[in-house]
Amino acid sequence: MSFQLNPLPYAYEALEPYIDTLTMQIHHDKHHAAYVTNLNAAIEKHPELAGKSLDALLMDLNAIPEDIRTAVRNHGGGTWNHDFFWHVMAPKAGGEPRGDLAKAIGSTFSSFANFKTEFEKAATGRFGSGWAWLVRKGSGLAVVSTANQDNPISEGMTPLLGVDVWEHAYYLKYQNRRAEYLTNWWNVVNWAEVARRFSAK
Ligand code: MN3
Repeated sequence: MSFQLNPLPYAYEALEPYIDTLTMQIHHDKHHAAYVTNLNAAIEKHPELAGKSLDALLMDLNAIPEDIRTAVRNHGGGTWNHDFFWHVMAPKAGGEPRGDLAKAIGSTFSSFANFKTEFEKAATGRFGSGWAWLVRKGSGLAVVSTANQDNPISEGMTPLLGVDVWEHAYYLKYQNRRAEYLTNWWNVVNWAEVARRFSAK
């Protein structure tokens, strides 16, 4: 079975006013959809890969036949990253993490405020297109950023939270103001989902 474009887990307008409706429509229906289409086109060339999970493909890119490796890296990454992104955001969300996740963030970054600063630094410091992530790395937490649609699972890390800093994620509303997008984005972070992923180990 080929990979599917999963629907958004909420309405296009659900993240207003922080993420505008038109951006969500184009981002999901055009950008995310294109990654899925292009991933499937690549996999079709190698039927032996059919049935492998996207996680399995991205965790071992060197095992992908060379003629489609870049396509799987880019479009498989784009598919994975956007499915993830829609779920680590939610309407009426934001605030601060709780429980064990809050404790882990506090002990790794000394405070939630400092974590946000580190995360925003990774996101604004990513030159060009990419992502910033909170990941599980070994037994601890780390903030990292990746270029293009690269995913930390290809480097043995487990994403817990991620933000898309491609211009298509914010340009219609924020134009070149990536930092302002990020400031507003905290209002839609779905900490319950991040905590669920954190406790899943
Ligand atoms: Mn995107």
